[in-house]
Amino acid sequence: MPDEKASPAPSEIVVEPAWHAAWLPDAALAAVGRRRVAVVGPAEDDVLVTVFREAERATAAHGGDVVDPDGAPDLLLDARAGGDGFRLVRDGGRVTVAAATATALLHGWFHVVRLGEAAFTGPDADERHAPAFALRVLDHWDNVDVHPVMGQVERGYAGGSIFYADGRVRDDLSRVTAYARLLAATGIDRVCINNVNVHAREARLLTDDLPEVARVAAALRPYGVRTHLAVSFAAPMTLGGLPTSDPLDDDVRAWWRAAADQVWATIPDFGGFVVKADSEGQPGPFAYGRDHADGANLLADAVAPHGGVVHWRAFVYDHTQDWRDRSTDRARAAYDHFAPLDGRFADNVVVQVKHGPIDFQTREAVSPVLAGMPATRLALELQVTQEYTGQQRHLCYLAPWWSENLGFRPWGEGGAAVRDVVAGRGPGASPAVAATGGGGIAAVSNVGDDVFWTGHPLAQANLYAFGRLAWDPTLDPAAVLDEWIGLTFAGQDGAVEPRVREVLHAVLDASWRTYESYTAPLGVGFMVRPGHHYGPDVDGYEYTPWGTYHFADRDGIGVDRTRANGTGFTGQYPAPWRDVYEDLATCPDELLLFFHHVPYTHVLRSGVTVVQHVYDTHFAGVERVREAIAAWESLDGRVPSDVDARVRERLAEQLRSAVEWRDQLNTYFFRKSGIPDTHGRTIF
Ligand code: GCW
Repeated sequence: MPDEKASPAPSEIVVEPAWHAAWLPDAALAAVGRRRVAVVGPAEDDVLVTVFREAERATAAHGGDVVDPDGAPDLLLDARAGGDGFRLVRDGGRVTVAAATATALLHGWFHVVRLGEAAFTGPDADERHAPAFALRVLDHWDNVDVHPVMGQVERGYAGGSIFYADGRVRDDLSRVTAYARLLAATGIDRVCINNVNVHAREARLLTDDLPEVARVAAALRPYGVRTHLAVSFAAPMTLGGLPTSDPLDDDVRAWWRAAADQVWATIPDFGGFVVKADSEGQPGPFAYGRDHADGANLLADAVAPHGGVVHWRAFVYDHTQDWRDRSTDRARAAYDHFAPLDGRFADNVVVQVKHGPIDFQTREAVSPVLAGMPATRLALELQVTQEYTGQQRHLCYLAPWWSENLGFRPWGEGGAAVRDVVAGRGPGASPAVAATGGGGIAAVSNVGDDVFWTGHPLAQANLYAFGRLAWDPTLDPAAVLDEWIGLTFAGQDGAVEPRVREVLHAVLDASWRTYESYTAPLGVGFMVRPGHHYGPDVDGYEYTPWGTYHFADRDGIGVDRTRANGTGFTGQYPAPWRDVYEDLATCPDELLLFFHHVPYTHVLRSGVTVVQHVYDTHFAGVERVREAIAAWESLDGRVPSDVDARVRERLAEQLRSAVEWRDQLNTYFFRKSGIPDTHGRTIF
């Protein structure tokens, strides 16, 4: 066992798993696997045992060895150092990774795996690596039961849940451990295992089924991943039989405290609760005339003695609007509800804010809430699952989009970026926010029990990239993709064929912009089929209660969110953006229809009219998809046949769907405006 004197333990029998190896095929371990590796640290630590087993697995596959620390190892992994993250020292080709905790050491191990040969052959170095965000969470919208409308995984496009089957936690959780391994290789260390829409069955995970949750936690723990639960604000009534869930009621407070005590008694390293309250029908504090700070602090108080965190979502809006009412603007809702509460949230509350003010669209402005609550720990919430971005049937590498959001500077050039705000370093950050390192980052996972984990095998890149950006939000998305390709498509010698690398970049690097080009234009959003949100339906939401309108008429389209004539949403931003967005002349093209209602003949900053832009981008988008197909087909046997077959099937559907988007959108704009395409292409 790994100890001050490490010595190899007998290998376990390795059964070929029934799922794809994703970015950790044994081939990706070639460089480390050829070396002599030593592990030292506290033998009783589960995660240290994992590091040891990882070293053993890699060396068994590639001819290296696990040796004693004094046996001249090429790679020494040492969990006895101090500080955050891990330290990597390379000295004449000998590498030492040192960390204070076994989990940080495990992250260091995977860092070396990622570097491959370069880890050993690079110049001498002494580097410190620490995550930018203390909290890096993946949220699963998994139900225990199969929901009649939403299925088992709400907005899941990769099969059923990896956690639950047959109405309970799976007996065999080996896949959950394999998932934790993939996450650890990216640096993710927290997972919320159930849907934020907490139905009756799932609510019981908090109480009756806690031993089952403990089994999931035990399956995640060896890879240093901590478990969180989404809980229902009404739990004191539905589970506890109390007459109220009023956050200021003493019995309610006592109920939550007792519930939390029980959770931590069962799972000592439990992470905390995630709450969707007063949102899309979920219960919340509004029923008692209380606000979201009252609600969040109730739970914060219950988990505080255990060092727990409450992720309280800011996704609060009126989903029973009347389309005739032009004064209500869904984009305003989160800021209107939450910004006035700044400073009232307890130190262990993280307000979790969707990146855009509406709802995970392909393009929307960055949420002004992120710039409006300096005295609150804020987390940025992203969606890895591709609800509005092609549902893992379309290629859509989202890291460039996330990177734009993380790098957005709400106070303009030279000011702090969103990634600074959620790290507790925004302007005016309160001492508590700065001291806790902010609220970090969270995202909705795209994983299910599909053999490829993510339905589309290439959608794995999104999960990988989220983890890497959560560790270092300044990474270049193309470089992250390159890492993912290098690991996932490694040949036996650990190297990737150049043509494979080239084609994967060709089909993925710009795939988000391609997707944008044939779907809803210029930031207007939605235009998807109601309910399942796949495929085009320009007026699908136009007269519904959901508050997602585009207001197209015969003359023009877009939502007037200006202070001058519209909903005033632009006023929620600090300068300079409040003015940049307000003014038609300075508003960026890609967000034009998010902020303004303009005639179809309005000339964009790019020089073409709005309607011509729609035609041009929609024709071009379909061509990009055809090019992606041709590029992929040129690989011809260079990728494993199961991956190849699945990707081809998805590409065929992407093309079919892109053509449908193009034709419906072009025809809609043509019929509304009566303006023909200047290039005379076919519009139906
Ligand atoms: O995007 C919407 C989804 C809902 C989801 C909700 C949310 C879990 O359509 O399915 O509910 O967002 O984020 O809470």
